[in-house]
Amino acid sequence: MCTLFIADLHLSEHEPAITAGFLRFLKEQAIHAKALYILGDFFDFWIGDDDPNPLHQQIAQALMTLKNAGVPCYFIHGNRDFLIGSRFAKESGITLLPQEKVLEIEKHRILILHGDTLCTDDEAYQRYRKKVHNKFIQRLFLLLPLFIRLRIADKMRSRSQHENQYKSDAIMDVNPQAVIDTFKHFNTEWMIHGHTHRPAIHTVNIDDKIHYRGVLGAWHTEGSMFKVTAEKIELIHFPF
Ligand code: LP5
Ligand code: MN
Repeated sequence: MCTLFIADLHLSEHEPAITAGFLRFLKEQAIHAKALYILGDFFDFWIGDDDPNPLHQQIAQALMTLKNAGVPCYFIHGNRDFLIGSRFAKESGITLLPQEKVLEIEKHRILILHGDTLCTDDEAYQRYRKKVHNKFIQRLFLLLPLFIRLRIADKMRSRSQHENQYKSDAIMDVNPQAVIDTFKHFNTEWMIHGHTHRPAIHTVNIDDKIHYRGVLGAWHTEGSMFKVTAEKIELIHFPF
């Protein structure tokens, strides 16, 4: 039996191939798993559980079908979908997790997280993150009519895309010290995250002990997942 991890699908009605790829992944792979973990940026953006977008209902139903087949799904928010709340969780049967969670799977101790909190060199992003994670600001935002929330999200998306052109690759990657501090804080041998869209398994030497940082790929043209079994932890890419 395996446990599967995915992130950064950026599901949207404008990318039907990714949705189809995800639905196929559920039917052909996740269905055989012990559990599925989604590590954020599952949707391209999320402006509230009351958004009547039919894609959201379709995905909720598919996740509920998975749950009813005996495969629980756990979710960590990303920087695009941090507003996913209890209503969507109920409709889809997913369990919302805190931003960092340590799992004990077979003999492995694995920290899971979205990955944006490790990008500490991106100071503009970290300042922005602090604001949009403020519960009071979130509550105010959710009180706005949907069309205004959509307009604000559009503005944020285009400003983010514009600013990212001028940020170096290094700034938008994880900070090595933040990775070491996080490993030490959670005392795990492994971490798995997404966000940077740079799929790899990195080794990190801390006090003469090897640690592993697994990075999931974004689902642009193929699927990306980590598969954890008693024997091994693998990064796997597969066609939609
Ligand atoms: O996601 P990605 O990879 O493109 O970029 C991220 C960081 N950008 C973001 C912004 C999101 O993409 C925007 C999504 C909005 C959806 C939710 C709306 C809900 C709003 C709720 C309010 C309570 O996360 C980007 C990082 C990059 O990852 C790599 O790590 O660099 O960070 C930025 O671009 C941040 C900018 O530097 C500054 C923020 C710009 C937004 C300013 C707000 C303007 C508001 C206008 C209101 C009228
Ligand atoms: Mn992200």
